[in-house]
Amino acid sequence: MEKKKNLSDHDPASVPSGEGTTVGIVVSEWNAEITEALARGAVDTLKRYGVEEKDILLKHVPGSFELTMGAQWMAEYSGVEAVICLGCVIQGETPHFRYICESVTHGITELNMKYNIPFVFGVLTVDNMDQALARAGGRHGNKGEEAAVTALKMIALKRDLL
Ligand code: DLZ
Repeated sequence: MEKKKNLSDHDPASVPSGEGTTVGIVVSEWNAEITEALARGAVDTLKRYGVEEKDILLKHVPGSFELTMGAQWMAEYSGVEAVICLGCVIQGETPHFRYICESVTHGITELNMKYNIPFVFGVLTVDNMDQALARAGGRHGNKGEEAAVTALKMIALKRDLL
């Protein structure tokens, strides 16, 4: 298996088909310039691999702190087979950065344990806007695309094991 640093450079042949799959995407409104680019990357990637537009459920939450709740509601109230969580937390001069990052990381981890579907961590935790732009379609790829590939791989793994 090839060594990976950046799933945006993935081999398309290694990505399972998304035909007949339903996927949820929860997007934080904070740093919308970045999170909307991540969302576009995720949606385009899901469609490229066969997920139909009608089977992509995309909803917004106010900030990354709310991603956990939004993702849980998606799992509870919709029939999606995976939930992609997209946000961008930028280091500021307040302790908010650490608290929000810890909260959303633990929250999404717990959702993975609690529900029988994958919740994909697509939250950028960066020092500044340049680092965010580099990961939202810049030189480090688009982490929304990578989150979509991860969701398809996890859905396929579960189907394979069932
Ligand atoms: C409050 C806050 C701050 C300071 N920074 C960010 C950020 O960089 N990225 C982000 O997604 N959200 C931020 N928020 C908002 C919190 O996530 C949350 O929406 C509010 O604290 C309300 O619960």
